[in-house]
Amino acid sequence: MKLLLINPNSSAGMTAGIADAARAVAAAGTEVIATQPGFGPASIEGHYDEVFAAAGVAEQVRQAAPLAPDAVLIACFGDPGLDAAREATDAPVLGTAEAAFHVASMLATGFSVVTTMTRTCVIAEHLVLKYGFERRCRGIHGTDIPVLALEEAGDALLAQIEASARTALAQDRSGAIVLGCAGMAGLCGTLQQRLGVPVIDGVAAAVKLAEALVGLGLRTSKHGDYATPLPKLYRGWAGPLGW
Ligand code: 2AL
Repeated sequence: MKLLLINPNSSAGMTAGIADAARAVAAAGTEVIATQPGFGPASIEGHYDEVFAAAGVAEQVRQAAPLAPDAVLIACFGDPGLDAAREATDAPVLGTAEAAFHVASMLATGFSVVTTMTRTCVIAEHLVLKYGFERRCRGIHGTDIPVLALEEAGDALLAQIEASARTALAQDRSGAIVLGCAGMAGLCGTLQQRLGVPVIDGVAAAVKLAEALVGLGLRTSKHGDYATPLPKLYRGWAGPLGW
């Protein structure tokens, strides 16, 4: 199967790191095609960034249509543009946070999220409510690590994330940790080993869930609000993105 992995931020270096993590868990028959928008923020750390990132996801789904991907993965913890992408294709579209919340909920009665900048915690909080996981998510913890600092994550950053996860497990009475940034994907194995609890990277979770959905022959519903967008004029720089 062909899996289109969209890093919604415009940093190609980060795309490469996330793609490596995705390929590490992908089945032998899964081809991961990784891309990022041609415009927008280098990292997504707030609501303003997210607006442009969501448009970038829509742009990438449109551009990749000739490749006919079997599934699409939005590799950012804010899941920017997830609903829009589901309108734009009938392939299954997986969000990083959504996939992580589902998987964590099957491994523990309660989980905690450890994320990047504290200001992004509210974005994760909104997703917890939107997806209906407020009875399973017991806490969201910011580390104030900038997203792009994760590209060179050394021992000090790893120790900081580990310390935040230990605090979360104790304070929240959680049984699992969800990593709140796609850029943390490469740290998942080490953190799980050190913490001794399930640590869920939403990118890896989304890859395996995408393979499952494709294997089951399931597609995104076109009945109702995920129907193809209505054709209309888009003005200005968004002109080519109009349906
Ligand atoms: C993210 C992420 O996964 N990618 C990005 O640019 N920002 N998430 C986050 N919580 O900062």
